[in-house]
Amino acid sequence: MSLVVFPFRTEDPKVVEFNLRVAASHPAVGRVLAVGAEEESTYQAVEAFRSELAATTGTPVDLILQDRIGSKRPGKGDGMNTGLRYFLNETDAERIHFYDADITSFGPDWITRAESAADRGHDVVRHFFPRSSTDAMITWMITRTGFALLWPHTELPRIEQPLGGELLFTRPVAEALVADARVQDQSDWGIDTLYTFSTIQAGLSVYETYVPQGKQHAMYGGLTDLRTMLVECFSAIQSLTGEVVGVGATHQIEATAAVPASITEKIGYNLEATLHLLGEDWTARQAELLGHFPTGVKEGMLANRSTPTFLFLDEEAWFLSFRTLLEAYVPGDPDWEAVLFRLWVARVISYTATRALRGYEHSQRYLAEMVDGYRRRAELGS
Ligand code: GDX
Ligand code: MN
Repeated sequence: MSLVVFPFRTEDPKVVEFNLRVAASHPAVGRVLAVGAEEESTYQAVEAFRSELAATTGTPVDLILQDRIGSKRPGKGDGMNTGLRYFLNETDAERIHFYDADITSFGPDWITRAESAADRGHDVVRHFFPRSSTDAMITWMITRTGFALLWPHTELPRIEQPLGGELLFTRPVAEALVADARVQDQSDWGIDTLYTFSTIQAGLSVYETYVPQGKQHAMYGGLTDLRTMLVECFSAIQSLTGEVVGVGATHQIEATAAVPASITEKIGYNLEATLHLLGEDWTARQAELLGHFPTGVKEGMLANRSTPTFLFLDEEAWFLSFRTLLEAYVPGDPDWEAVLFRLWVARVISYTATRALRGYEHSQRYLAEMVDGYRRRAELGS
């Protein structure tokens, strides 16, 4: 039997109810758990519908508040780690699944896919999805780039969606994650990075299962909404610098299928709302911190104080900038956060203008080749 966990903050209660019902109705699922961030309106709504849901599906549906476990911002990491502990301490289920509560394309097949990969003996199952060409910009530009630079010889840079929140772990994997102090400390958006890193470092068998209909979920406006996530995901990678990862993990990726037009034609963010971020809120110290970067990057970024410029932040400039960030970035320093954020915005707009504009196929190929090029270069130590 499996436990399905939904971490949630404020979401549409109708969507949450639908997803909890899908899980509770699945034959492989023995218990469902919703982990709330705080006692707000969504939490009250789940409290109100959960007994009826349990009665009609015959599956217990529990609701708890997340514990304070880590030392970073109390966020999704505390929520997921609370779910792991509940799984080990309060249930005798063999497997735990995590799904985001805000998915509007969720269905029983998501659970079935993960269960059947676990039946075939995999320790970890990760769902991956087709993403629009301007989506997943933290995944590509931060996490996959960071994994390629730091651990080029391992499976880490080859994980399709290292930040994905849709996962299955067997019980021994959950035990290892709860015993891993680095993972338990990562209470913020860095949790996905830590789960990915820790399971590959532990040499487990990881299977990525493809969900062809994609993950439809609550959308952001401009790239500002992603700022906290960006900062926390970068800091998580940087904190792992120096860790040694062997090549013991096995990793299989399910074949993909034709991508629906709803994804190939989707625009991931509002370009106009994002462009002006390049020129806003500069401080003298931020300009000074750019002194750490190669001259072209420094000059290009400084020019944004008067007019938006971003084409200089190409693949090569991003490689060099990322190396600088790994060495010099100071976590928690607001000026460094602003520098990181603005560099990433410029990189994303540069990619959008030169690659995403050429279409879905081209941009997907480009991004995969970019990461692979970084990986090969890091492997050669150049
Ligand atoms: N318990 C708890 N506590 N749940 C939270 C918290 C928190 O502090 N913050 C967010 N959540 C829930 C949220 O309600 C949703 O169910 C899930 O966590 C994901 O949050 P959402 O705001 O929908 O994140 P987003 O931007 O959709 O990102 C998700 O997908 C990314 C990706 O796949 O690229 C999220 O799972 C990221 O971790 C992941 O990187
Ligand atoms: Mn979401």
